[in-house]
This record gives sequence, structure tokens and C-alpha cells, in this order.
Amino acid sequence: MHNRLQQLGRTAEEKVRAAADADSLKDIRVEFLGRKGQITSILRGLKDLDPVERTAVGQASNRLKDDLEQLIEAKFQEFRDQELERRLMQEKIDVTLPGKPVLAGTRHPLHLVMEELENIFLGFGFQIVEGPEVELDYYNFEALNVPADHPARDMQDSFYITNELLLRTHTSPGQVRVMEEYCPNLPVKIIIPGKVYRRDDDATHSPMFHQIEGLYIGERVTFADLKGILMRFAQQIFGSEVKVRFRPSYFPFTEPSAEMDVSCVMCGGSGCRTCSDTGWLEILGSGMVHPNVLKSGGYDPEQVTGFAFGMGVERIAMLKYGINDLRLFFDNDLRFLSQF
Ligand code: 2NL
Repeated sequence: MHNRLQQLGRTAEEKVRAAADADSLKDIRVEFLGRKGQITSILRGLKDLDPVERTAVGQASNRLKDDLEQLIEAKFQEFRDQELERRLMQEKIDVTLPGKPVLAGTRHPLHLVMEELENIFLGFGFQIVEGPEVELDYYNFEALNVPADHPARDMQDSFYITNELLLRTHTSPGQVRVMEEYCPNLPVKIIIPGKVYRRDDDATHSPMFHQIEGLYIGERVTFADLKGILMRFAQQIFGSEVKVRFRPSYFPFTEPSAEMDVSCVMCGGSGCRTCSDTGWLEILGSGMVHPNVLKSGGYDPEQVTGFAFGMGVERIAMLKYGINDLRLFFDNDLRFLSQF
């Protein structure tokens, strides 16, 4: 038995040394160490031997098994090393090939326009402030002189969270908060950009859109200041040749109120589809801050005056870039977004 084991060991060793590749090495491993392999069979047959022989043969064949396993693993490693060596010698990497392009992001057109609007008002000495999007009913309506029976206060028109909390329908509540904090200091000269929410959803209305509102309160702020600043603003955003006109309007938070139109940026005022042949485009609402709103902010309407205005950023962006569908801003189609 001892001789047989020695013989088996020598045969196995020779075969391993002669193995040409990893595949034949696998076959050799199966032949000797596999489930029905020669060494495995001897180990399985130990139980039929008498105890003395069993110990000796068991030790010898286990040693043989361990040695052979080591030998095979070493040979596998030899093949792996050879393969690596071969690839290192043969494979060439052309480091001069052009790389894969990394797509750089673009800025969203709404944010581009928002920043442009902000920079214009920074130039006029306004400060930029932000306010919460979830607002108290008090700041969104009550403090802004919006009467209890106003349609905007209906559940159908605003997103309510509780009886007192809602998603702001304009950025003005933030301006009331600034007045409260800053009063009695003057002037208040701020703009608030941001998201606002209304229960509207069709081709020309989105439930979320962007607004910029401005507020200028001081000791002698007049309607002439309103007209001058808003006219200069229009000329900076649409070009120095645009004309403006003011039409009387109504907002609960301003009195008197006015809407500002610019001469149509598409046709220059001669009439086209964009301006419905009127030659004019409405771009913002404005007015002198209502005495009740000044009071909400802590100011005495007998001592100070102010003007305020609000505009939709989507509308300005559509006019500026000639975009005809509001939904393009929110679809996130890269073919659209990458043009800016
Ligand atoms: C529009 C019109 C407007 C205001 C917003 C305002 C804010 C305070 C006091 C008074 Cl704190 N007014 N904001 C005034 C007039 C018009 O927005 O059409 N926006 C899209």
C-alpha cells in the first residue's frame, strides 16, 4: 500500500509538471482529488483496513493529498503569472487616443433669467431676500389686505396644509416679514425671488412657478419712482429701445395699482401673434403700497410711502427666449435645457 501511494504521488507530480495549461491542470485535479479521484478513493477505503494499517495509510495519503493540492495551486499561479506577463508584453494602450467626453451641465433658463433680473435690481440698490415657501395664512393674505372673501383664499385656488398654513401664492409674505423685522428703519429696498404655488394646471399655468417681487419704502417714495425704476428695468432686460406704458389696475395690496406693458419684443410694436396684434406685452403688476399693508409691516402710512411690484419669471423667460410652451421649463428634456 505504501508503495502504491508513493507511485501515485510520483505519477501525479509528473502529470502536474507536464500540464500544458490551466484546463489540463483542472482535469488532473479531478483525476486525483475529485469526488471519484484516486486519492479520494483511497481515503474513502480507509474504513475497510485494519486499525494499524488505517493510521499509517491515512496519514500518508492525507499528506499526499495536501502536497498535491499545494503543487497544483503553485502550478495554477505559474499559469496566471505567465498570462499576466504575456498581456503586459502584448497589449498596448494608446494613451494619445481622445478621451470619452464628459457632458457638462447647463444652467436652467429660469435660473439664468432670475439671476439677470436680480442683477438689474442689485444695480438699482435693491437687496435680495428670501422667504419661506410654506407660509402662515396671516402673512400670505391677512397682512396683505386680501379680504376674507377673496377667491385666492378658497381651497380651490391655494394649496392649504392646515387651516393656518399654506404654500405661498406669491412672494409678498416674505416682504411683510422683512418690514416687521426692519421697522422702523428706512429705506426698505428689497426684491424676493422664489417659487410660488397656485391650484392651476394647463398649457399656460403650472401649479408651481417663479416670481420676483420688489418693495421700496421710504420717506418720499412716489409713483414717479415706480415708473422710473420699472421703465429702466424693462430697458435693461429687453433692450434700450423698448417702450413702456402703465395701465390702471387693481390689487388688494396696492393703491393705486398699475400694470406695465412693454412694446412687443417680437414685432417691435407693429402687431403679431405674440402680442395678439396689440403691439404691447404685459410684463408686471405694480402699485403704491396700500396703507393697511404698511401698517402690517409696522410703518406709519402718514410718515412713509412705498411702491411694490411683482412679475412671473416664466413669462419673462418665454418672451426673452421666444419659448411658446410653459411646460418646457418643467419637462427636463435635455434637448431643450442644453440650448441655454
Ligand atoms: C403680479 C402683481 C404685484 C405686489 C405684487 C406687493 C407686496 C407688498 C406690498 C404691496 Cl409687501 N405689494 N406686491 C404689488 C403689486 C403687484 O404682483 O401680477 N404678479 C405676478
